[in-house]
Amino acid sequence: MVEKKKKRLSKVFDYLKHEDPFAKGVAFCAGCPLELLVRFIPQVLGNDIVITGTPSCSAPVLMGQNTGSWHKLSYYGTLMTGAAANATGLVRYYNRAGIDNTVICFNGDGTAADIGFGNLSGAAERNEPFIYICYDNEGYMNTGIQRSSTTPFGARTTTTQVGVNSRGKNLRRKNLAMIMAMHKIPYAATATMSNLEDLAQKLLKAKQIKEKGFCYLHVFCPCPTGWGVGPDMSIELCRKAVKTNYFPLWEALNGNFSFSKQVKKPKPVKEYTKLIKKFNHLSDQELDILQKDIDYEYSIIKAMTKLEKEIK
Ligand SMILES: Cc1ncc(C[n+]2csc(CCOP(=O)(O)OP(=O)(O)O)c2C)c(N)n1
Ligand code: SF4
Ligand SMILES: [Mg+2]
Repeated sequence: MVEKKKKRLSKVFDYLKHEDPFAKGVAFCAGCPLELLVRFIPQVLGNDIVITGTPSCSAPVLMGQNTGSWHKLSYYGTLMTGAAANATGLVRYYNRAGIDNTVICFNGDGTAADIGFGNLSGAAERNEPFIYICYDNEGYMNTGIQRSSTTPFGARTTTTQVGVNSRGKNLRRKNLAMIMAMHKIPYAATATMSNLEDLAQKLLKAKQIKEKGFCYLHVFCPCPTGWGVGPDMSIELCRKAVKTNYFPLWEALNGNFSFSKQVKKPKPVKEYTKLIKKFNHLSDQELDILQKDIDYEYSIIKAMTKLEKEIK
């Protein structure tokens, strides 16, 4: 068992070919998987990446604090309303200047799905050659855990409270990854930190494919502080999200959909929700609504993977 685990880990380490450009300690909450994500990306892709992003939980670490920097990469901070437009300008400048690098527009779900969605969609339609990564912690975490359009049905946030008049969010989540794939971009994919080899492969694919145009990665990224779980739970939640089909891993390469990992016998979603405080008020009936939404989203992806075979 231990040997098997070691072997699995060594495969992940094979992808870490570059220096970790971050300081040994950074300013995320304890156990926040964002730290693993931001350290992982440059170690896989190389340090010749330029990151641009918006106010969020990632910004203090990526932008630096006071006069200090937490890393050695180039980073441009931008407004939530114009992240993808900003990245477009950067890429065009680097192309004009003959500088060969990879621009990554790195944002939370609040920017990607809501406040900066218009220009994200515009950049995808124009097929701008950069990588857009949305890390999805299902809410506006940095400003106090408000709900976003990717917050799932039933979840407790500070703007969808649980009390006499409210039972958490009463709307279903937006499937942003699918919406982006429907822009017919060269590459769209989902990923998470329990499946690091898969994440590394998708990052490398995006780096290669972005020469042809827009690449979108949607990374499921639990927030221990905002969701009410211990700092040791993040990766377990990623794993459970995949095993229950709450967050299926798939990719769409030139419009051809495939599962990166198809779960043979998916567990009911309550195996995942029972671990998280933001769901602990849900009745069986409410869990059923959430389960139906998960099944609905999954059936769409499944149908898309079948379509791919028909096209071939
Ligand atoms: C146009 C605009 N509206 C609101 C804010 C305030 N604001 C700063 S960070 C933040 C939360 C962003 O949420 P998300 O993008 O999901 O990132 P997270 O904090 O979850 O990492 C908000 C609303 C802002 N900076 N700009
Ligand atoms: S609030 Fe959540 S997403 Fe933000 S740093 Fe803390 S754990 Fe991470
Ligand atoms: Mg967020």
